[in-house]
Amino acid sequence: MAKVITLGQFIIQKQADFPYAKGELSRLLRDIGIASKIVNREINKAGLADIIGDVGSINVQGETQKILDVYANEQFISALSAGGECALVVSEENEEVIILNNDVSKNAKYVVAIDPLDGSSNIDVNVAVGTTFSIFRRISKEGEADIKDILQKGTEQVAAGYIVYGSSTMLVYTTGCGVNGFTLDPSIGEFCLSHPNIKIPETGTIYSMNEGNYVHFPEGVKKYIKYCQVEDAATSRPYTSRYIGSMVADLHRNLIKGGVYIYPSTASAPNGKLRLVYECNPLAFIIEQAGGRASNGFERILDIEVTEIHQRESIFIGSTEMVLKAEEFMAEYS
Ligand code: AHM
Ligand code: MG
Repeated sequence: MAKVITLGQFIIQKQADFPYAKGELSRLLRDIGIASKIVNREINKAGLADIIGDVGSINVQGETQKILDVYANEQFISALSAGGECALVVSEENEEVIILNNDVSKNAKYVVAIDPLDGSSNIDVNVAVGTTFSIFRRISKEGEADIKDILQKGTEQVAAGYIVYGSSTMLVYTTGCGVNGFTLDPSIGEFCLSHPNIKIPETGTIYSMNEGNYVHFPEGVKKYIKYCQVEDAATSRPYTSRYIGSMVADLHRNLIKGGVYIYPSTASAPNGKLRLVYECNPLAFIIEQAGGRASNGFERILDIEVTEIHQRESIFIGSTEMVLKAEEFMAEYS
């Protein structure tokens, strides 16, 4: 029988590769893993218990908060606070940064940005949702952390990952040495290594975007969509269109099968919809570590200056050849 490696064991093994590491990052990843299992348990009850639907409040993005958005946010923040390895959290659900200033957290080395429940509008209809997280070493040396600690470019991330709550639940993360995926085995309550050293195919046949917004897309994206739809045996076109509407799930599929995901600017959202700090950056880090590419159509996502915690950015992400092709159309027509 094949040996099972749990997320906890894997993290400890990896830490041994860095003899001077003190285990703080390992513990932080463990805390995120624990919170995600609690969130997963609640998501699995959606429909049974009284946990689907809206809270009745609007978050900082002007979006209606779901009961599970609020629940997931509380779980991740309390796990990070109790774990003591994180000094500050930025969350999609909170307008301001959350400074963790209890005795153990205030001198912690790391700061974390999360989208606790991405794609939550899909919850009510039993479609996959996700969590994204991005971890930085703080810049300030001691005492309470502040906003500058999290306003760092994506290139400075020390770790990032996502959890996809799909037909099975998976946690995928990188610390900058490749990408590994773990599937939650519900019978033992552990994430187990199922996808070691994930590499995204150089190219693919899937394009993912909300084509309902076609009329509002930049000319380069419109032309790229038409390119995807033209018949050409040499490049296996026409490509297949797949759009779940949960970025993590769309991205996870494209990571495994090859493909491109695009959320461009539109007339009403000149910088696109997705948030740089806790959606684009962690996913860009993962995809680059898997051998793919992520840009805003012109510039590498990880190089973009971060000035606001809820800053939005357009994103073109996935298999390198497909992203490069879309960028060619952007350069020519947009
Ligand atoms: P959310 O963070 O409020 O859930 O919004 C992000 C989600 C992404 O997961 C998804 O890809 C996108 O919004 C879908 O947006 P649209 O409905 O405009 O296509
Ligand atoms: Mg989101």
